[in-house]
Amino acid sequence: MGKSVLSRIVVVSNRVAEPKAGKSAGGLTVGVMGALKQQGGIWFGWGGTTCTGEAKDAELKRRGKITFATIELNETDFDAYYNGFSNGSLWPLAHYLLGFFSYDRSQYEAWRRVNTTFARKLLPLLEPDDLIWVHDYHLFPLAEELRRAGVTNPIGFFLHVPFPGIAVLQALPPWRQILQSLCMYDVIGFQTEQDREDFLECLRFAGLGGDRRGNDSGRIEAIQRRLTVDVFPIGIDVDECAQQAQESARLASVQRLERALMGRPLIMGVDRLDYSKGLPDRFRAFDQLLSDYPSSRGQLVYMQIAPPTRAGVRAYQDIREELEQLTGNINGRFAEPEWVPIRYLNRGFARPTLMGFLRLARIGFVTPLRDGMNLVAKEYVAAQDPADPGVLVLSQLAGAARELTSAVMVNPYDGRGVAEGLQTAASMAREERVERHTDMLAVLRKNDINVWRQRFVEALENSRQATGAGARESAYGDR
Ligand code: ADQ
Repeated sequence: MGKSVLSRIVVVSNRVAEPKAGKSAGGLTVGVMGALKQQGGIWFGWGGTTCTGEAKDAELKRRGKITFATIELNETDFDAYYNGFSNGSLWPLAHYLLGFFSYDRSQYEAWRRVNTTFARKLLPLLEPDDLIWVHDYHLFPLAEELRRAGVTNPIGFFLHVPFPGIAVLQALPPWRQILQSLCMYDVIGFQTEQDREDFLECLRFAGLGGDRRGNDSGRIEAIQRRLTVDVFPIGIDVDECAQQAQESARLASVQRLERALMGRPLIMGVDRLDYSKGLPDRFRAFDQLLSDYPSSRGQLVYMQIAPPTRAGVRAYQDIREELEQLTGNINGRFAEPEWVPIRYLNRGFARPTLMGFLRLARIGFVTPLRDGMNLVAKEYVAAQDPADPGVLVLSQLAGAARELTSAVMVNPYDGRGVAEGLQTAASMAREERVERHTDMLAVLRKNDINVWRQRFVEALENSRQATGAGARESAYGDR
């Protein structure tokens, strides 16, 4: 690379999650913390509190080489930005769920204002050599705002959710502005090849460019800018998951669950309580299994862990009620004095406990209607005992299905098909389970969380060389 000193990384995400001692974190936190620990830098974002009036400057907390920089957001704008445009418009659109989609121009305007605030509060913290790495759909226009303020550093964007096809994207009135904003990044990363293709197709449809440059398929040109558009499937820390899962066998909560199962096979789902995760369809598919395969009654136990999220959005309250009703209905119809088919837990668990539960499960039940990646699918595989692993039943509409091709693949909308998938998994011989698990574990190792961030940071660093971005004589070169 010709540089002796690694550039600082500036990570920007909607929410800053400073890892707590003794607790391990999810994929995003592990990935970005890895980059920050190695290269030093800042993690900038919303700190979790709102204010009236103007937001104050970022509050800085230094922890070794890492600075956590958090801001407050105006309470009215926050609701419209987060619950409104981000999670009421962009989230359903990205998951192809137009029935949940709504649009309100004033929410879009608040979303833009919050992005302006992010840029304004970040600006004084930037240095000319920094690499800026922005995460997720809440912050689509951040590069545009930063460029407007004179920032010439390399700015990358990683999208954790799917990118919708043009026919769906067009439902969003400001779809063209959003595409234009995205072209102000130097690197745009997607979870799957499909997402990248959809994005390029959208650019071409909008007449913004999107054609490949030269032999390097990742390099494109759009609105007279050169950018890298590539696929960076997010991974997990495989060894940490495996180790936690193994050690967690000793935890009292895991042992209690094992005793309560009394040797019955466990089917397990772990999701945020989100309509994109396909939980009602999943519950109905389990109902179908009990109806179609009487031998499963009194035998299989399905435990679903689903802590509520985004309580400020109506659709999230509705799904909670729907699942409570479905659980009552299924348990009421099938339960026996010594067996209850569904255990539905509306709460979160510490990660080690979760890994211990996943290891106990004979079937990992992951059937989102659409998902950028789905880390639970990967965690389930990593948590298994390689000598006697369980089986992953996976939605073909999750990004993870592109990599975990040895899972039992199902279409989450096809209840009968999902029930068949569960039955196949429940009766699978050990030899086949081991074979499938070995294949999937190899994929997880090849593309783990470190590979994900190293590839992204490298692409960002290369973009500096390719475009001359981040020249020292930038807008604030002599600060
Ligand atoms: P999410 O939609 O949140 O992420 P997912 O990928 O499954 O979905 O990640 C959830 C994380 O939270 C996992 O690490 C999981 O273990 C943890 N988790 C979930 N429920 C929990 C519980 N009850 N208790 C404790 N931990 C829990 C978004 C995209 C995904 C993409 C990720 C990362 O929607 O498609 O895979 O970002 O890019």
